[in-house]
Parts: sequence; C-alpha cells; structure tokens
Amino acid sequence: MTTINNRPSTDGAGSVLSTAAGPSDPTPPSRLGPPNPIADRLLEKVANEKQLAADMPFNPNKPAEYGDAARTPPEGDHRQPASPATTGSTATEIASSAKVGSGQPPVGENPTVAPLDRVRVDPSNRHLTTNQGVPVADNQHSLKIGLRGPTAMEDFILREKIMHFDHERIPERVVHARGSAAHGFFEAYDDFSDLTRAAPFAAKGKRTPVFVRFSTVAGERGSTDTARDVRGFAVKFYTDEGNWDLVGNNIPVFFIQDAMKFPDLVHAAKPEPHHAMPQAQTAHDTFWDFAGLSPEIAHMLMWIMSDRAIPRSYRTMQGFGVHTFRMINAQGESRYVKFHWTPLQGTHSLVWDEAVRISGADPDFHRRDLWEAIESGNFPEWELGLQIFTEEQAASFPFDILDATKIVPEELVPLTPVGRLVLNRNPDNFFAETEQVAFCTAHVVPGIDFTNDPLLQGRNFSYLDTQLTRLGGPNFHEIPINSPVVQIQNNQRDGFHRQAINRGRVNYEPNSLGGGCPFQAGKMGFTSFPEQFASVDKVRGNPELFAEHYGQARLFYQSQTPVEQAHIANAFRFELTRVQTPAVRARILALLANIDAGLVAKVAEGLGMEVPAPLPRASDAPVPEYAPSPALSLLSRPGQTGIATRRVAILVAPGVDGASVRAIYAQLLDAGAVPRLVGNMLGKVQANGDAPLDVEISLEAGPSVIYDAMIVPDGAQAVEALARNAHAIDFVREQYRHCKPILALGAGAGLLARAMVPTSLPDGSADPGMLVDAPLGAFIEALASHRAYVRETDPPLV
Ligand code: HDE
Repeated sequence: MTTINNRPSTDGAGSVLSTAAGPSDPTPPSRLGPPNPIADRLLEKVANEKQLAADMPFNPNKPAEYGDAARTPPEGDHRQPASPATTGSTATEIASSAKVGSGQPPVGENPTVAPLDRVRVDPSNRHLTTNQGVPVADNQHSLKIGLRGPTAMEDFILREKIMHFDHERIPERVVHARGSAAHGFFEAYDDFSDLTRAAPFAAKGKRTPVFVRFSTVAGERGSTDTARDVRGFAVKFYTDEGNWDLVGNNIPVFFIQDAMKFPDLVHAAKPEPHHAMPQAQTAHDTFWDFAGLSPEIAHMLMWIMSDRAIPRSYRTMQGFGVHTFRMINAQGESRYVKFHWTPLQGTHSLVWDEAVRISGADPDFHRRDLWEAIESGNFPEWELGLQIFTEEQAASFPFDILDATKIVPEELVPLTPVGRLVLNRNPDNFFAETEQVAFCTAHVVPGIDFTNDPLLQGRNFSYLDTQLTRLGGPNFHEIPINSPVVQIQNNQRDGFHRQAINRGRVNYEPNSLGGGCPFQAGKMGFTSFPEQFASVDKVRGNPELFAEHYGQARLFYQSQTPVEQAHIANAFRFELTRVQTPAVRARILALLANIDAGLVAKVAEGLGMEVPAPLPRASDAPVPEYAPSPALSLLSRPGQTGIATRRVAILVAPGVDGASVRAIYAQLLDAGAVPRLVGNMLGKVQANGDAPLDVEISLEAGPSVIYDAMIVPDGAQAVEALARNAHAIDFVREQYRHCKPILALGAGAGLLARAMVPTSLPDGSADPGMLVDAPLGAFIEALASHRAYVRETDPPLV
C-alpha cells in the first residue's frame, strides 16, 4: 500500500476514476474513496495495467524486422498480466447474469471456436417463439382488424416471420454452386515429420477432423448432379495449427494456365448470356469457341470428355490437388508435392445415355448416394497419396510443374500413401454447413506452402474475396462450420455479423497495455518458404514450356482402354453436334488433329465433316513422348468394397416366385447391396407359394437408371403382368443398354425376350453381365465388376 506520512495515499485517485489524463508519477493511489468492490477492481486494473506497460519500456523486436534478421521472426515480446482484471475492458465484468455469463473473465480464451455442439439446436418438447424468444400463442393467423378486416401493421410476429423468409437466400457460389458435403476425419499412416511439419502428418494414427464438399462446376445451385462436368473435391482439415483447405477437383489438370483467363473460361462455359441457356452443360457454342481458341485446354478436354466427368458417385471419384504444392519440414527443407485421393470404392462412372436420363429421374442422384451411404454406415474412404519430388527432379521433366494443364505421370513419380480420409457423418443442416462452408486455397498451415503456379496464385485472392459477397462480410470465419478447432486470437475487429466480444482496450500490436498480447508466434508460426529468385523482370507472360499443349493430351487418350476411347469420341460428337457454328466445330477438330489421328477421324465422321489440317502449334519444340500410363484409366481401379451400397432392382408382379425373391433379397442385403422390390405400382403383390410381397417403388418412380443391376425372378404370370407395362420393357432395355448385370430366373427370361434384349453378345459369345438361370453368386460377381462394357455398340442396338 502506498502511504504518505503513514496515511494511505489518495494521490491520483481522481484520475483512476476518470477516463482521460492523469499524473506522470506512475505510483498508484491506495484507495479511491469509500470501500466499493467495483472501484477496488478498477484500481487494481489501472495500477496493474500501468505496471504492465512500464515493464515493456521499448519494443525489443524492432531490429528483427529488417534485413536478414527478418527471415526468422522472433516470438513477440509479451508479459503475463498480474491479474485477470488488468487486461479487461471494464471493471464491471465481474457482474454476472443469465445473459452476460458467469462474471469470470475468460482469460486467453475464444469460445467462438468450440465444437459445433454449441450451436446445434433442437426444439423437442419446446414451444414456438419469435426470434426474440417471445412465446408465440398462434402460428396460424395474422393479426386483423375484425375477422374480415385488414392486417394490423402492429403484427410484429407476422412481420418478423415474413422478413426472415424474404431473406433466406444468399448468393450461390459463382462456380461450384451445386454441391454436397459430409464430416469425417483424416488419419495419418505414419509420422511424416521428415517431409512436413503440417499438423495432420505429425504422428502415426493421428486423426484430424475434416469437412468435405463435392460439387459440379458450371450448373446453378439447383442443377442436376449428373451433368457432364468436372467435380470439386474440397477438403477442410481442422488441424491443431489452424484450418488447411485442399480445394481440389476429380481431374488432375485444368482448362487454363493463368488466373487471368478464369472469368473468360467460366463465362464461356456457363449459360450463354443472352438467353441463359443451356444449364449445366458445355455443349454449346460459347464454350467450344473459347476452347478452340485456347489450345492449352487440349489435355483437359480429354479428361472432361471422358467418363471422369460423369462419375457414378462422389464416392467413386479420385481427387487431386491439381497444382504443385510445397511441403516443408521443421528444418525448413522443402519438397514439391502433388496430392491424390484414391477411393477404396474404386473409380466408376455412369454411361452418358444413363447420365442424361438420371437428370430427369433423380437430379439429386449424387447427393442422395452420398447421404444414403453414410447414413447406412457405409463410410466412403479415400487414400491420400503424395507424389514427392525435388526441384532438381522438376527441372528434368519435359513440362513445367507450375503449369496446371500438366500432370506428373505416376511412372515418373510414384505415389507415396500417407493416410486415409473417412466420411462418417452427414451434416445436420444443409444451409448452415454445406452452403456456408467457405473453402480457400490460401488457408494453409505451417508445413504447407504454395508454388508460383499462376492459377494457384490467382485462386488465393479469389476464394477469400468471393466470400465477402456470398457470406456477407469479413467475419465468415466465425460461421461455425468455418471456425477452426484451435484458438483465434488477433486484433481484427468489427464488420457485419461479428460474433466475438473481444475483451480489453487493446486492438493493435505492438502494445504494452495488453502485455504485448496477442504476440507474434515467431518460430512456431507460419513462415513462407524463402524461395530464391534469379534477377527477373516484372512481366506478363508464360514460361516457354507452357506453350506445349498436346503431349499429355495424347498420353491421356492413348492410356485409355478401347471402351473409354470410344466414350471420349462419342462425347465430342455429342457436344459438337449441339454446337451451331460450323467454324467452331472445325477448330476443335483441328485441335484434336494434334492429339490423335484415330480420335479426330472418328469425331469428324460423327459430325459429317472432313478432318481439317491440325491447328498451328504454339511451340516449335517437339511434342514430348510419354509411355502410356495405365493409372490414367478408370478401369484400373475396381475398388475394394465389392457390391456394398450397389442398388439392385428386383422386378415383381402378382404370381412372382415369392420364396426365391425373399431369399435373394436377404442374400443381397447380407452382401451389403441395397435391393428394392420394383413393381407396376405400390401395394401388395401375391407371391407364388409365399406370403404377399410389398412393392417398394413403382417402375415409374424408380426407373432403370437409378439401379446398378436388375433381377427378373421366376413366375410366368408375373412376367406377363410386367410385359404389358411399357415401363418394364424400357427398364429391361435400359439395363441392357447401360451394360448392367441382369439376372433372369426361370420364366423371367421371357421378359428379356419381350424386351428384345439379346442374351449373348452379337458375335455369339457369352455376355458376362447376362446371367440366365445362373446362381446368385455369379450375379454378385458380375455386379462387383460393375458393368459389362463388352455389350456396348455404337449406335446402341437396344
Ligand atoms: Fe475454383 N473457385 N477457381 N478451382 N473451386 C471457387 O470459391 C477460382 C480452380 C474449386 O466446395 C470459388 O468459394 C479461380 C481449380 C472447388 O465451396 C471461386 C480459379 C480448381 C471449388 C473460385 C479457379 C478449383 C471452387 C467459388 C482459376 C481445382 C468449390 C466459390 C485461377 C484445383 C469449393 C468459392 C466449395 C470454388 C475461383 C480454378 C476447385 C470463385 C479464380 C484449378 C472444388 O473463388
């Protein structure tokens, strides 16, 4: 206690009680007048704050901001406050209430990042309230002046409800608007700290929570899932060193090489601006016009015209980080990496005719598939593999690793498996989680760094920027799905929809009034890899190697199986047929002429055009030759999950062999498949020799395309009843045309005959997907191998 002549000092007490000016003598008074717990706390706060500031007479880190010293930023100078009161906003914070809380200062805490439990809301056994918590007595009527009179302006309940409804929509993503997401975890196979200090790879078995959103690119929020398009594969890792977003696609290359071209690309691909057609399709003039004039697109065209662009499921797609990234270990050593997600479910796709029909039958096909698989405990899983290579290796490649139109073939740098991704929880609420999640390529953590890929550099700006419009301001990180699982502590303040109530008077750094907190992390914080640059100009342009556009397009095409090659040619024919301008078609043929003579001949024939001279090349350098890469074929990854989650239709009608249907149904379920009894209409079906069966879905509500396979059970009367329904005939024909396994038992084969579906291949050999009176085991085997593509003809015979 400070005393003067043995009396407690009151010198300067008036200044403690005031919020401006004060004596230069730092000695605090001993009391502020009559005893008062709040005033006592104010005195403690002011005295300790003065002491805290006095303990930091200068900024010792200043010299470390300049020259070579700046390469290794030190931890910020900071002091522990003498008491919680010291750094508080107000001495009255100890007053508690049901609203302000316990009155205990949350020193060093930011509870806005706590797990999502804090914001999950459930109304069970609760009455309805307004947004102000006022109980609503009547949710049926507005307040009127007499039963037949006008509505009163006073009706705040009506106004609040309608106002909220009026504003329920936010702008959709400018690309990737249509998507679906799930929670899960990433688990490292080992300690990879010699490669990277990134938190998810720090220990064997370490689990990091993730939220993963899959998407299409071009379509609007309500567009069909099965459009021909690239799929987004965006993973948000909630690491214990902050959020890391790996915002990738299901295709490892991109259309363009420089972010400057992205708005042009997307404008050309989206519906044409005058009449806003077509939705979710590249099959129109503007896209192909842009493509033919931008030959760097050649490699990507091969991928998007392949079956990669019509996946069977989000669960059966690979994912890729696309760009080359860096991984950096604690010693500051950097390696280049490419990220690959490989699905345990295998890589499987739709066939085009099927994809088109699914768009009508079930536009939510992929969303439903993901949801149903997770909901039934069939958690989709991917392995993360890395291609790891050095700067020296990169310099020896015949392409530039900064060029996002190029892959690093797996034959050049094989994959190193580093962990697995498992999606094991569906979201509670689509809008709050899937719609509001904000991915950003610039969200990286210590141990991960960018390269100078000009596409990636542009993305780092774009993803942050776009959230301002989409999510309404700079505080989107506070939306629960976006907040990290670790502390957020900084001096950013204010802005629309701010949730955090920051304590204290300090919102800047350096400071001494807050004891220097929050202080810069120094060595444990994120530091960019100190890449060296030779003497260079400030310039717009691309490196020479970017000018070679065809070598890898050829590699991709020539690595496909004949079936896949045929699908690519057909996709070009389809898309270019829908184009209206002959010169646009001709230019694409000229581009294809640089890739593969067989391909261009086939596409040209399909368009009734001559093969033109190849498009002039942008580079005189010879086109690099690559050995075919089997890993580029979808068929190289059948997967490990067998028939789990595959959907099987069992056609039933009165007179069906009930006992056999029940036995098959149970065996399919046991094998993990999802059987459904499909009939002419809902209701009970008399079954021969067994209790009646309940039809689960009608032929009309659940047409062929939403199943992976079908079974026509025995029962002559049933076959007759089905054969009179054109939907059943279509069903069989489409199952056949889409190369799906078909099992027909006894009289069931009659339905195939009525549908004029052949039971062997045109050359008379056995059709591996056509099982007449075969055991269920053979059908299960055929289903596990997905499709009998050998059945396919162009044009289709059935
Ligand atoms: Fe994106 N992209 N992109 N993109 N992208 C967006 O960010 C952009 C690119 C990808 O599920 C937008 O938050 C530019 C490559 C995915 O929420 C936007 C360029 C790859 C998603 C944006 C690219 C992607 C997006 C729209 C060229 C694969 C969905 C909404 C320089 C590696 C993320 C948003 C989700 C979304 C910009 C190119 C993947 C506008 C400027 C290459 C998976 O910021």
